[in-house]
Amino acid sequence: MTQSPLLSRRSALVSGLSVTGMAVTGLGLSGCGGKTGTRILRAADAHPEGYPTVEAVRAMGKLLEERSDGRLRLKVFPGGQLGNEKDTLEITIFGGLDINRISIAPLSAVVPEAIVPTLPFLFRDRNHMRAALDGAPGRTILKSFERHRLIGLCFYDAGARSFYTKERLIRTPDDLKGMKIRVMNSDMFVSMVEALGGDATPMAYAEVYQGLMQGVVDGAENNWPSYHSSRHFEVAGKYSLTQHAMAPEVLLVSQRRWKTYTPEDQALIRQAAVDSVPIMREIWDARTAKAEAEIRAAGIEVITPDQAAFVEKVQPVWDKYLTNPALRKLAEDIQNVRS
Ligand code: GTR
Repeated sequence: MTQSPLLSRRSALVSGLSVTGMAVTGLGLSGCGGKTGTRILRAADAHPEGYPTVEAVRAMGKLLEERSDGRLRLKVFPGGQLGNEKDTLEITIFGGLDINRISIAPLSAVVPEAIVPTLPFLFRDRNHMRAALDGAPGRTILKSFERHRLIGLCFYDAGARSFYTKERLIRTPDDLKGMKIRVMNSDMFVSMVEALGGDATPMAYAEVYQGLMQGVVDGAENNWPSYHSSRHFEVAGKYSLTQHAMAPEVLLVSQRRWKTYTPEDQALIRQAAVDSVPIMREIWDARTAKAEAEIRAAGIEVITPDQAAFVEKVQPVWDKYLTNPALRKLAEDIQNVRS
């Protein structure tokens, strides 16, 4: 995406907010219908229609609408219509969006605690990740957003990320040498790929397919559902299951917008988000199995490398990002969560 459409979209969103206090005009987006009227909460997602995160936010919207007798409604803008994750994060902070579903990875530029759950090989497996994020460490992380003009509603699953490449499978870190690997907009992900010997290239998700096609990058990394729905497997058909990170998704609300809701409505929004988590997990598990089956059926080469050498190489990355006792404790607390 070029800068100008985004900037104009952002100024439309933000100025719409400042002009009307609540409603956004000019984009066909409705807002507040008066004190007793309907409020439409606008939600952004980079994923397309039907993706588990989009479905989960829709499920949240349904709960919200039922529980508020139709007063609070949620309108989802999927497929990156409102910009890539780095941009929608900024828009959310400025108060131009009600709800934003993004990976926690780009948030780490704003919230130091957000780095912790992105650390490589932190979670032992899916159950450990879920238990840690549902428990005290998850609550600490969500709470930390409040110091940065954001409200964290809940986490969603994002599975385990692994490398996919065009030419060569990744059996050991040495195989990454000289390879340009697309990463999310996150310093931690850049450091991780560099520690493993690769050449990290931050790029917006929507640009990766083209980047792979044109050889701007040699590979990327993601979970089964994203590798599948983005069709990246068509252009980078070698999937090495390193499972190096389980950076979760987050559901954010702009604090500026949050303050415009009554405490009762805030409670309804929080509860609807929390109640959408088990729904999301069910959709996620089914979607992961389906994506894996379809990718394997398409003849994609899939290997499971030994993780030991990868784990060893990324140790300096932990030291680099756990820069104070509070962050180190958060990482330890996560490791100590039993599952
Ligand atoms: C996906 C995640 C997206 C986005 C994407 C990426 O797994 O759901 O929010 O962060 O990865 O690689 O940019």
